[in-house]
Amino acid sequence: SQNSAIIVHIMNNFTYTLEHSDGEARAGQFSTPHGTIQTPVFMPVGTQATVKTLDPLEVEAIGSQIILSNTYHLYLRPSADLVAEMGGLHRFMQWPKPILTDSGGFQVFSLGPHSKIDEDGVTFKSHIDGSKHRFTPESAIGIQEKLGADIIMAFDECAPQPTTHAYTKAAMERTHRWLLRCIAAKTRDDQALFGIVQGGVEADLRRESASFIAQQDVPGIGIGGLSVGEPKDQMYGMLEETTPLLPRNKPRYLMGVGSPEDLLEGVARGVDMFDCVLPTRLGRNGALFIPEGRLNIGNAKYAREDAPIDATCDCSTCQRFSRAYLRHLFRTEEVLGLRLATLHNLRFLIRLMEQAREAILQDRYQSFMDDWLSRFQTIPH
Ligand code: PRF
Ligand code: ZN
Repeated sequence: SQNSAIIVHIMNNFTYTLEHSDGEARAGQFSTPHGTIQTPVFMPVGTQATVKTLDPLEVEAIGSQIILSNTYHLYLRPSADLVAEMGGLHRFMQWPKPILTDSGGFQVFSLGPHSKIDEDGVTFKSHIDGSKHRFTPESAIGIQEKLGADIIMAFDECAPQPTTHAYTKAAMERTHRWLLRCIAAKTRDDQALFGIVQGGVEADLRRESASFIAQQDVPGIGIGGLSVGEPKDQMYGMLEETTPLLPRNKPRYLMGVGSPEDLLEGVARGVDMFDCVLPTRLGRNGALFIPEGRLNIGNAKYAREDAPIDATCDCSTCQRFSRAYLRHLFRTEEVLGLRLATLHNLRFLIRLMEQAREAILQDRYQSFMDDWLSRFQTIPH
């Protein structure tokens, strides 16, 4: 049947295989020089070449297949040249599996309100010391080549929301021109450059951008400009405008999206890859994912609770420690609390994507998702 037809795209060292689809939901594999990623996948974020609080051995032990890092941060500190001198990002941080780096444009705008954009690139001030810097499509590719990730992202402009249709269109068109410059600037064939769809919350622009990016000779496609403050239903609507126009034989990566419900709704609309700081950031704030929603470990009602955070979770935190102990660690501001919470939240999202993949392969994704969402309350309690 068409659902189980194996569809493959090969480019240099990268092969995407669409193994099975169930409605729009897809189970696939993406092979890179540092290993094969089974999709759908959640990618933990290691902005500063570290998934905060964890040893990479622990990141691997919870089933992480690929992590994300940031061009913007590593360019400022310790610099791309230093990382290259130390043998590249994999060796520097002792993470042997695939790495994806974001291109820097989005971080320039979210961290520096004083950035200025023109046709050639972006001038910005460092959030660390206020020093002046400039990124262009060419320099963003050059930096990512020095860092040495397996997947690198095109230099794009994510239009701030809310904005006008005219500005969203201008930013999208510039993003398209910049993609062509990124493709021309790239010199390494052991890195996969993903183009990025923009177009804000404008259906016509989303379709135009998806069609443009779909025509380019890139091995994968990012979907940017979403989850920047718009209502969830609007984001889901924009995904429905975008993914049907993308090639079936390339992975789709929804950038910066990572709540459990958004992962499931994204997979239902044809997304294969996700990243977000949410599980690690929430974990460090004592907010823990459980099948019923979010648990706030500081709450007095857990003071004497011997049960694990989540009895259905297979992570080492849930195998060994009680809610009472976790609450004690947070109240005393012990570092171990941050680590145990981070481990659990990451494992929760990684396992959610493992379960989604199984459900897709067994043609029961919609019922899996409906069942899962009916239990999960997005309102923190
Ligand atoms: N572009 C890039 N990185 C991103 C985004 C984007 O639009 C987003 C938007 N959710 C997160 N990270 N390059
Ligand atoms: Zn757990």
